[in-house]
Amino acid sequence: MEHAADPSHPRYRSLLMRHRLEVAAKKGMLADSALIAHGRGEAYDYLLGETTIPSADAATRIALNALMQAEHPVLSVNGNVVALAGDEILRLANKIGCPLEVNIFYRTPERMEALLNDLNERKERLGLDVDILGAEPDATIPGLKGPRAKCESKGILRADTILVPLEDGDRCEALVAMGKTVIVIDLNPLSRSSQRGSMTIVDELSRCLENMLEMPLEGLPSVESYNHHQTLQNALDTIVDGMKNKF
Ligand code: PTJ
Repeated sequence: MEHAADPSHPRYRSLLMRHRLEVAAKKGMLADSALIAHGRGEAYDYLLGETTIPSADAATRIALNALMQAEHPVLSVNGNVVALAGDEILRLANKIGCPLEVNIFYRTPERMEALLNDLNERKERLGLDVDILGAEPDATIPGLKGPRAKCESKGILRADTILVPLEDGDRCEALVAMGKTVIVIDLNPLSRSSQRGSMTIVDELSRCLENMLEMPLEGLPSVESYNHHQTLQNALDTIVDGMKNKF
């Protein structure tokens, strides 16, 4: 069993995600601020009702279509993503037929090694044929300073469409400035990433990835049907409406 809590516990999923972060922290995979970022996400998830709201479901379907139609799609992963949904992001890369690239904000050689090892172990256990990039950066993302700008030319640099879950606003903005379609997954519709991305899915990461994995590839809505401002406004409206007449 992955976690000692009973799956029938009303907070089981939340406890499981926290447990995954604790395990990843012990393996040296996480940034020091990873738990702060997670706590912020949890707060927004409460406000959204801990469910995939209709506008997020629509954005997820459009984003999946954008990834499928892209010439060079890439899934960018950081410490929190690998910890919370390492298996799911690998399975999504397999479904799309694209590489994963480890690209972290707080980049150290030790963290990069821990994350790449974890992903490679998962890939072997799942028996998937997915390229895991990030170990040999030979390019930089223009507009970002320091080690966090490092990336691979056959991955993030040449990507035309890139999924960046739980990302920081600067990287998101820099990738958009490179002309890429940047798909953000972020529970906070007010975050800079949510605002700056080309498409934003306001949903919990692991829930969103599970949805993407279940979605059939036929009949997905067109990329042109995406409305960024409406998607973010719908998420905010859900939060505000959910608070009215609560007690
Ligand atoms: O591994 P690194 O070095 O790349 O660092 C990763 C973190 C997440 C620590 C770093 O990118 C960071 O500090 O991120 P922020 O600026 O705190 O932004 C994270 C965003 O993700 C926030 O807007 C949170 O609301 C949101 N978030 C947190 N957990 C989840 C989430 N969104 C979706 N699903 C979650 N589980």
